[in-house]
Amino acid sequence: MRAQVAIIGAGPAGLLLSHLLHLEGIESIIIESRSREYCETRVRAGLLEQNSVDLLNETGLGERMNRIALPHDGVQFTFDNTYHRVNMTELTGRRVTIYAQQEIVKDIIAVRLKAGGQIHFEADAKEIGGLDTAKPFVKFMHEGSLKTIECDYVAGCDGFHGISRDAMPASMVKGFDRVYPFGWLGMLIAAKPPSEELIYSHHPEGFTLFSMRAPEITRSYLQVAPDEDIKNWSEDRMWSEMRKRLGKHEGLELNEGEILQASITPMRSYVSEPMRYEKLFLAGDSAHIVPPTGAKGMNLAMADVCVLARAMIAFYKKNQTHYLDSYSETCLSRVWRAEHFSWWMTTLMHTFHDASPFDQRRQIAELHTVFGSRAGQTLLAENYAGLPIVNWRP
Ligand code: RFL
Ligand code: PHB
Repeated sequence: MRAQVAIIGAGPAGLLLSHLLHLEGIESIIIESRSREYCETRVRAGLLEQNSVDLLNETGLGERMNRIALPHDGVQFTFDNTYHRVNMTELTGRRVTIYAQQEIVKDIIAVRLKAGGQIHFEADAKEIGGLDTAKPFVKFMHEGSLKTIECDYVAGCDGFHGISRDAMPASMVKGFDRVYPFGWLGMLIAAKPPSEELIYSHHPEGFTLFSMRAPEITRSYLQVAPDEDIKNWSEDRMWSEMRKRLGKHEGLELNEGEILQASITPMRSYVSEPMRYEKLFLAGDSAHIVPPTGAKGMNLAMADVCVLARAMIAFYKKNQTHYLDSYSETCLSRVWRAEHFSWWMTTLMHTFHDASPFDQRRQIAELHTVFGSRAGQTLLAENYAGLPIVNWRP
């Protein structure tokens, strides 16, 4: 097999890259270790920044999103028995949109396949090589045999547990890491959420978030111990924790319903520098992850891919290499700002059970400082609604 670009991973990063390249006549082959059904039903992110929504619309991917997504002008917070609403649209002129990651994945897979794009599912990348030669390759297992794609470039869009990051020589890569002393128990619930907007609640016993997937489907998260076993969480315990941590606030009502799905995710921040080695480019979670409190992971993956598509299009269409050369630096400056915001939202909203009494009071004061001030709310809203992304057309 031969392609201009071999893409490993059919998550939001790999799929969107393949679509943007195709719009400019550059052909790629995607290999994905999981089945199509698995990719299209995996419950993960839900919140899109304004720029991500604009990008999907501008590139012909917005049809279903515009029918079923839920745009939000504001976001709500509770802590210290107080309630605050940040009016994002008024403060920044932008909004966020709830549209599930697996719906975006479904939309792009459909559009790529309709255009004759090649996506090989259940094709597990095993080896990436030739990166410092004119003939890079990816070897993968598919239907019981080892196959090879020869290409000009490899896009490592295979998530945090993929093989791409490790294909870079260890001596040239530095990883920056932070592990948090908690995880999230995520639940999908057949009930109307407590509010039409997201609610982030700080509580002495732990953080909780109420999001949604549809007007009658709640997506909520509870802060739990990082090594918590889901078996310790009966439905009764989930409800009583959600009720306690949300607290009593006028207009916010916890509606019970069937818990359709529940699972625990640990929380971590990680950045790999650089994001490029010779002909290999990392994009999305393969290069960096954030704790989900700032809702940045998928949006960052899409922003990386705009930078990468621009670089590849400038190379193939204009014979320019400067965007390829500046890829890592361009991505990392935005990545680190999102890392900071995600760390800040996480430390601001969660309960650190080993915090000293001084730090506990300091955290409550910080919450009042941020939400009691228009400047504080604006800082939060600007980052939450999302930083600018580059134009993917050079
Ligand atoms: P993905 O989605 O992990 O896709 C990588 C793909 O690569 C495949 N793969 C391989 N394929 C072939 N060969 C191999 N050897 C392979 N190894 C792996 C995998 O099967 C997979 O299909 O990475 P990508 O595309 O970079 O996208 C990143 C996002 O998925 C991630 O950042 C978000 O889900 C993070 N996230 C959120 N992001 C947001 O922007 N907004 C949110 O509201 C938000 N909420 C969340 C989240 C992540 C969460 N969890 C579960 C970690 C909420 C949660 C709970
Ligand atoms: C979600 O809807 O899954 C979601 C929303 C906001 C976050 C994290 C997750 O900060």
